Amino acid sequence: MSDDEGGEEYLFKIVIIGDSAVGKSNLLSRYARNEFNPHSKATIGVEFQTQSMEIDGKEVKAQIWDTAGQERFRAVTSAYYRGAVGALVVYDISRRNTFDNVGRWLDELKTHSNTTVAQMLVGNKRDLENIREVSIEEGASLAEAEGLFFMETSALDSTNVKKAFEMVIREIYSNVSRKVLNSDTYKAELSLNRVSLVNSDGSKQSKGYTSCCSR
Ligand SMILES: Nc1nc2c(ncn2[C@@H]2O[C@H](COP(=O)(O)OP(=O)(O)O)[C@@H](O)[C@H]2O)c(=O)[nH]1
Ligand SMILES: [Mg+2]
Repeated sequence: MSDDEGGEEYLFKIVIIGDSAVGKSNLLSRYARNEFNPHSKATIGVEFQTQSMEIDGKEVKAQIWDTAGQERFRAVTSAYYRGAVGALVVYDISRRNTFDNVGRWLDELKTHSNTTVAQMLVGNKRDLENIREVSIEEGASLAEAEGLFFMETSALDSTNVKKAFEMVIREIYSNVSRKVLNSDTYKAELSLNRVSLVNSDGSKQSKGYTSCCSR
């Protein structure tokens, strides 16, 4: 490895989906800026926030996309999903209808993605125990049936927020490293996005981003 290669960098696109007012924007602001907004209106203008973590001594950046409120009109565009390699599918444990709609969101995600997407089902507002309408067991069993990770979170009191995002990021990393090593088609796909590839002997082809985020 030459001296100027400080290590590979990875950039992963993650989308947050789910019904309106389940807490998507607050999950992101809690994770990215440790902020919570009790009066948040529909997100305006913000496309994504980037957050870094280290895995295996490598800097891994997650570009996390938040809807701008289009979900209220069932109008989340395919551009929103394009290139996503991770997704948090969020419902509100105090509103059963948001849980009932999870299947729709999963279908939409499937329709718009052409690669493996690391997915986590997130039951948010876990602090609202006294008005809970969806049990932990129901969440867990839906996740199991659909093959998703599962976590209950609270953007309000921070419970499991970092954990949820980081688990998805780690899963993406593991998906990508396995594929980069094993699959030629995925290699080709990634190289179109100017990726740093790992050869089958473990050496690197080029330095750059593992970009999963072209728009
Ligand atoms: N009690 C509680 N309220 C929350 C939580 N997360 C978000 N909220 C509130 O739920 C409302 C909708 O949140 P928002 O993040 O805008 O939802 P989005 O439409 O899915 O982006 C706001 O009033 C938030 O303050 C949470 O974990 N607990
Ligand atoms: Mg929002």
